[in-house]
Amino acid sequence: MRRVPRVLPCLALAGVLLCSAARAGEVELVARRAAQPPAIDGRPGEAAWGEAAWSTGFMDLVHGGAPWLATAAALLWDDRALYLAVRCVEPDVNATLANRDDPLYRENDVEFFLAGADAYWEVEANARGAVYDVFWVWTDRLGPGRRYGPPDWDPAGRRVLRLSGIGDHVHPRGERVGFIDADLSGLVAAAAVDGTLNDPGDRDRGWSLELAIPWAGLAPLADGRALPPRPGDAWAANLFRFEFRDAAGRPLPLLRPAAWALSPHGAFDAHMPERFARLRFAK
Ligand SMILES: [Ca+2]
Ligand SMILES: [Ca+2]
Ligand SMILES: [Ca+2]
Repeated sequence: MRRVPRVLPCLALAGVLLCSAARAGEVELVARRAAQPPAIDGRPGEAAWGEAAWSTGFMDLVHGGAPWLATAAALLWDDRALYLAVRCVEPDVNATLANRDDPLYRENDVEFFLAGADAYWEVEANARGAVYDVFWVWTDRLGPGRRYGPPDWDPAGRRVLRLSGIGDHVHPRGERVGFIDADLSGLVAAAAVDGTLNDPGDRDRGWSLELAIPWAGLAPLADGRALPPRPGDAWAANLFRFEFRDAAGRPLPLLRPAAWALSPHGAFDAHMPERFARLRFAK
């Protein structure tokens, strides 16, 4: 992934770095086409990853400031799937949740969001390679006769969440319904720990993640766009890392961990597709 050189306007004031949040599409991520699909084993060491455009430009989700732990991410694609790799420097690798759709957002995790006009996928993963994936539909496009309706998207009898915002941020578009029991068809995830998992008595180097998301599972977001995409196509996407320890290793609140994003939102809320980066598919 590559950041466009247009830098966010930043202002150093009283030792605090203040940045205005990115406007939609201001941050560009580039997914290059993979000649060979990577093996999804949590270790992004394949030649394809070596040729990917890695991004290290994570910023505080709210104010754009610099994280205290390094994160690098890259995207690849081929005719079958979209691939994501993330490397996290982490002195104390933690992950206890292990089952599909466990609430991974309560622990250190990486989150990938990919949006269409009226819905988006949220995919979270942790250092055990567990996945939480939710398909979110804006309520103004949900229901009989609308873009997303029964039988595929009927909240009745489904495991759903309803969300109007996170924390003190209320989204102007209003409510979304999140289908937790929707699973991205064919998604494969794996993580690898460089150190010891859930053992704070040592100092770890970090963990890494690989995901493969087959295009078929993204059809509900395509809105007429080609799947697989054509070179030059662009989608709205963002990547986040949530960290529940501060720079000194002290616990951070469950509702306010550190949050780092490739495209900052100006609010403590990852669910703002209008602030996502522009994910461009390259040859
Ligand atoms: Ca691999
Ligand atoms: Ca799910
Ligand atoms: Ca450890």
